[in-house]
Amino acid sequence: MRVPALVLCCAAMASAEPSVSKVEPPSWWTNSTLNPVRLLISGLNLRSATVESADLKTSNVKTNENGTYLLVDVQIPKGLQAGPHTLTIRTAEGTTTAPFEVMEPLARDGRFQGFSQDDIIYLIMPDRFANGDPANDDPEISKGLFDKSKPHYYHGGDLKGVRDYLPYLKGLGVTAIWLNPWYDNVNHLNQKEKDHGESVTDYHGYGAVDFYGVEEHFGTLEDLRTLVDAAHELGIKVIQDEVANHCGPYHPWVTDMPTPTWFHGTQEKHPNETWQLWPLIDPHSTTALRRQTLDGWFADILPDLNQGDPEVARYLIQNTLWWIGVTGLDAIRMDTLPYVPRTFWHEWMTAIKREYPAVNVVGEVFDADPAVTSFFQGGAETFDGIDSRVDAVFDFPDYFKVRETIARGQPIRDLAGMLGHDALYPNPNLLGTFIDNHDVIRFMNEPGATPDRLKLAFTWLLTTRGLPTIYYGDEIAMRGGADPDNRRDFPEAAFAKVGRTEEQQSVFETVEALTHLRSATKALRRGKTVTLCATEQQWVYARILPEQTAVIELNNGDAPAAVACSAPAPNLSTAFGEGKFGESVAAHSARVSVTGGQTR
Ligand SMILES: [Ca+2]
Ligand SMILES: [Ca+2]
Ligand SMILES: [Ca+2]
Repeated sequence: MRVPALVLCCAAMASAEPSVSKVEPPSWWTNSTLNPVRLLISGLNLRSATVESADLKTSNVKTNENGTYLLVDVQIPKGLQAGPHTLTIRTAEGTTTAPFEVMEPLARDGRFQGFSQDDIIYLIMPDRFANGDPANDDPEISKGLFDKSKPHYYHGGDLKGVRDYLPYLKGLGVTAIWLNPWYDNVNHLNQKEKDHGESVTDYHGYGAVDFYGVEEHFGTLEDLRTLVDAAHELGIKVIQDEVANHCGPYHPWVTDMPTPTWFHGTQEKHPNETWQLWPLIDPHSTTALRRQTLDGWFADILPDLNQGDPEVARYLIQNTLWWIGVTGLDAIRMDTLPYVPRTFWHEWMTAIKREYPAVNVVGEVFDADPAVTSFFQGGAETFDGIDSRVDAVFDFPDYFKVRETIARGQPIRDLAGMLGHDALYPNPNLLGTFIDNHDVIRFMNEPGATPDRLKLAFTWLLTTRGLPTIYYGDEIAMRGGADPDNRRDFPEAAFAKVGRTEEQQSVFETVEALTHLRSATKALRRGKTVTLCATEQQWVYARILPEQTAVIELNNGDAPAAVACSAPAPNLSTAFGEGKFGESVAAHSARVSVTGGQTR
């Protein structure tokens, strides 16, 4: 009795011809280090299809049970002319085609540059910075998500707005911009994540439904390319915010997976994220404990991609190479780094370096303990024999200490003490330092914070080792509590001096002076760091090069204080003269002195 049923089923399916709705990636390059490229083709009735092309060699075709996804290797022969190509997809029931473009690589000069400690990064949430194109505020395909009175809705900021204010950033002394994700987000309200019972939008960019798309509220791929070119023209690098751990809850994969193991579990049945990082760094923990952290769905909502599935790993690696290659961008900020196996990062980093040797990556490891954060920086094998090769991680331990000490008034000696853990890191000079970001309350909302304390924090940020990042608006002392209040719109008037309040201008001038001092003073960027003395509320440290020395005296106390260094570094008395230190520094204030060397 079962045989006729089977025949009926297949006869019904057989009537449908194959069709294609999407090709990922839609394009690739001649002379790429990754060849063949593996395409993920979405459509209908693709089961058991074959793929052919006149000029491209195709192989290793796989389709999913539903016939909605097809994976195929496409080899781009040496010497092939760039241009549009067509893949012919055949099943027993019909034939369809898929477009695929072969491109010439972008010229390398002035692109794919990577960051270094010579850079000053500025973090921008594209929706909240500047509205350069009112026409995309409430796009036809995603109407109703724009409302400036609602903190979880789109506010109109876009890529054009960032481009319009590049000269402002240049003037501020910024040399690189990090934009929160520009991936395409869902075109309707996000009903799965609520705030006080209200649905939200994915304006922040961390809910991708298309890893190859640009969110229409922000602009187009062409707008992005124009922005990258314009930034490069001004000597500003571009850092892409990427997410490889998860996708948005409305990604089409969630209800129809390209392979049976695309995610860790399914929407119906999956592990929840434990947020525990310790099992990952603990040589005595178990695989089962680690898997809870590596495989869990964030907040039980965000679908956790399975990088252990070679098809997923390949998809993610190609996605990264595609964004770099198609825009010419310079570096990557990787979200939720610890929640992905470091074996994957090793493979991913190797693929990036092979094609773009200078492009580098700074990863988010949201933890106050340097024993945890240092574990995730590449450059050395850890107990498990893995070197992630990830260039840099953000310096969350110092961030937490800056908030406790400079904002809230606890002893600054604790901040000096935290720097004392640098030996844990393979490369402390490339740590991403910051006093604020899009996930924490603004510095100015800390109890005890004042504009003077903010200036003192900036003095630390721009004179200490590492890769300093300024969160948009901190240069004008923006306020903001917990997410989403910490993502208020940048006040347009404050882009110009004439529109700034006295307080905004005062903080702006300090930040501007410090960024320019850092850029002009090699010792502040590249010098060896030496703590000369650290009392309860005063900290004096030097940045020393053979040809130049900078000395930074921070007074975190409530009264003027004379700082007395009993053990100056050997060459300091020659550089500054005896008795230079010990002068009084005003409360919540700093003095930076530089001697020797060329400033530029
Ligand atoms: Ca807009
Ligand atoms: Ca969208
Ligand atoms: Ca994961």
